[in-house]
Amino acid sequence: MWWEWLGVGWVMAELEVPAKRARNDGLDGDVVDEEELVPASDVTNAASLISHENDGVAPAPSTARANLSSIMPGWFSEVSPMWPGEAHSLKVEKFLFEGKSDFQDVVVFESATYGRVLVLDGVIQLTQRDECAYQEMITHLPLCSIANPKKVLVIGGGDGGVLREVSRHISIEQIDICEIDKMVVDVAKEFFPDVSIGFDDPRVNLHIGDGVAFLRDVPEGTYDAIIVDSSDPVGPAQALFERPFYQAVARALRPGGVVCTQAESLWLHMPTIKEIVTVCRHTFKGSVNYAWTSMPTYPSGCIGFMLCSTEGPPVDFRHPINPISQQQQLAGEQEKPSSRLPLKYYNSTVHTAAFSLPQFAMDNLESMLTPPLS
Ligand code: JFQ
Repeated sequence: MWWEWLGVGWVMAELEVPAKRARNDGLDGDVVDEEELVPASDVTNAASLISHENDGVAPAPSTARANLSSIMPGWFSEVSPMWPGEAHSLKVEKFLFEGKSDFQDVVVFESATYGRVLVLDGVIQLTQRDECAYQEMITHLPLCSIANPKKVLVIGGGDGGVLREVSRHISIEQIDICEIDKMVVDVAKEFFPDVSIGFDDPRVNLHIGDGVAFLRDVPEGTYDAIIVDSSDPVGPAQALFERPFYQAVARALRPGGVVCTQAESLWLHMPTIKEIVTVCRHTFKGSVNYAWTSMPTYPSGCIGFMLCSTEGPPVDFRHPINPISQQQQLAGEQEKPSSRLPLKYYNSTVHTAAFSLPQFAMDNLESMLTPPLS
């Protein structure tokens, strides 16, 4: 079933699609056989419509096909209460995987124009065409802002894309990652080899578990940088947007260490962003900054990042001191895995530009950011 707004309230619509039982044990048995793949346009929409009470809130959809648009058959539409009244759509060529982990629905489909798409609980996490923008920015904005990062922790990021980017930095000796959902890792390895290549780096240590619990056990001051590559603050990632989590991050960073978290859209989530900035101002006594990037397949076409540093050697995020060009050159010389793939989005000019905020965002955030923008 899925939920649709029909002008009078949310209605529950049931699809008749070939049933495929999802299991909880990773990939085994969950990959839909090639012969069973159904061209999305053949999937019948709205076999029946059942009126539902008008509560104005769409519950999270429960399967991939739940997001098939009944207005445009064969299109995936990203519907969520986090961006009410709009839904970005992609034309589906084929569903490649549908599974249900202990934490979320996991779906992969081949789109007509953005390559393969990874969807968790009905929300697009990455597409082959534009993942570079998000993964490169969330990684290099923090890592190019400090000299000689050595120990890095990634929370979330089970697709491996952030690891791929972290591994370009040759100064780094240890890359820990804590991802809650093993199915995301398995699916990425199966369907997104250019992204999951990040796991191939020998410096990477994968922990499957809860990021908050992982941080609790980390000795104080362990990391130079922590990157929080989470999904939206509903479902398994909710705790990653709350004060105790930020406090645990600050504790795990060395003095002058940096954190970069995905921080939603300036166009859609200003109240949430202000809350995050407020919490960060209390927690991080170095600097607190907001940057953003264009990202065609995320809601509103952009995504933001919180960049903060702990008390200690000052960090000027807006002026990178550890340029990636230098890293690439050295990585190339040393034949590290990262040298295989060139950067597609990030460069030093884009880095500095990412901290320029449109006027409405300045009006909302400027007084809370440190150092001040102007
Ligand atoms: C992919 N490595 C992480 N991050 C995905 N609404 C989020 C996906 C959902 C978006 C916000 C970013």
